[in-house]
Amino acid sequence: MRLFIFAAILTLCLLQGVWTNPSHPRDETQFLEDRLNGHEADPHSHHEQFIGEEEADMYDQLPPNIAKSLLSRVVDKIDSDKDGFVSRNELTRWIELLSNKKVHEDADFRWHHYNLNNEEKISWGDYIDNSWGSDAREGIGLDEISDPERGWTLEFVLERERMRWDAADIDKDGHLIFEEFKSFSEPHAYPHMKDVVISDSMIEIDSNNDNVLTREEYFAYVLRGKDQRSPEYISLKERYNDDFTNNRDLNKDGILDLDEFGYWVFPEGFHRPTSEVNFLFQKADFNLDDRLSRKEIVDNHDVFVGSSATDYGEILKHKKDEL
Ligand SMILES: [Ca+2]
Ligand SMILES: [Ca+2]
Ligand SMILES: [Ca+2]
Ligand SMILES: [Ca+2]
Repeated sequence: MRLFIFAAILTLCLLQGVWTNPSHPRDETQFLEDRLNGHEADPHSHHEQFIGEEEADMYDQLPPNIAKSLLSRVVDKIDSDKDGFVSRNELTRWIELLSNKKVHEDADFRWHHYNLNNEEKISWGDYIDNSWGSDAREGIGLDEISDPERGWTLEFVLERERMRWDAADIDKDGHLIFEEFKSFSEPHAYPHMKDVVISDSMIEIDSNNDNVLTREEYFAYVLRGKDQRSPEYISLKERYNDDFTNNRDLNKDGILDLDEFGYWVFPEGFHRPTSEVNFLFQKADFNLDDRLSRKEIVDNHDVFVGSSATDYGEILKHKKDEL
C-alpha cells in the first residue's frame, strides 16, 4: 500500500512541478520492504503489496479465463527458444529485461523533469533548483521540517541526497550524465550504489539516527502494524528475538551496525532476479522437472501477477488494453 500511496503522491507532485521527497525514490521504499520481509503467502495481499489496492481489485475482477489468456501470451514472450517450456534461464533473462526497462523508463521520466533545458548533464545546483527550489539551493529554510512523518529537516534530507548524488557521480565532475543519473534515481539496481542503499535503508528503521539498530528499533520495524495484545504478536516477537540474536547480530554485541544490517539487506551471493526465479519455481513447478509448462504458469497466475515477471501485473494491464 505504501508503494501505491507514494507513487500517487509522486505523480501529483510531479504534475505540480514539485517532488516533495526525492530522497525516497518509489522503488527504494519497495526494495526495502521486499528485501526485509520476503514474499507474502496470500495471493491477494501479495497483489496489494505490489500493485496497490485499486489495481489488485481490478486484477481480481478479471474473469479467470481472461487473466489466464493474458498470462499465456506473456509465456510466449518468455519462452525464447520456443520449446513450449520456461526454463530458469529464460525466466531470469525475462525478469532482468523487464527490470532494466523499468529502471530506464523511471529514470528517463525524472531526468526530463530535472533537466528542463535538455542538457547533456545536470549539476547538483540545477537538480536542487528543479526539485526543492531556489531557496533550498541558497541554503534558506534548511532547519525546517521537510518530512513530517519522519521528523527530518531539509538539511538532513539534502545531506542524504548529496551522498547518493556523489556515489552516482562516477567521474566525480559534480554533474550527472544520464547513465549516472539512472543510478542516482534507481540505486537499488546498481552494485556501486549498494552502500548508499544500505545506509538509506537503515535510516528508515533507525529511529534515533545513531547508525545502529537496537533490538527495540528492530522489533519496531519487523512488528509494525501488529496488535501488541494478540497471541500472534507474542510468538512473532519471540521468533524475531531469536532471529536478531542468532542471524542478525553477527558479532553478538547486542546491536546491529551498518555492516550487519547490510548482510540482512544483501545476503552474500544475493541476486534479485535469481531469488525471484527460485520463488516462482518453488510455487509453480508442480511436477519438479525444473521447467515451467504453460499450464503450470497459468494455473499459478496469482503468484505470477504478484511478481516482477509481470512487473507486478502491469504488463497484463497493458495487454488487456490491447484486447
Ligand atoms: Ca523454453
Ligand atoms: Ca559525472
Ligand atoms: Ca538506532
Ligand atoms: Ca552487532
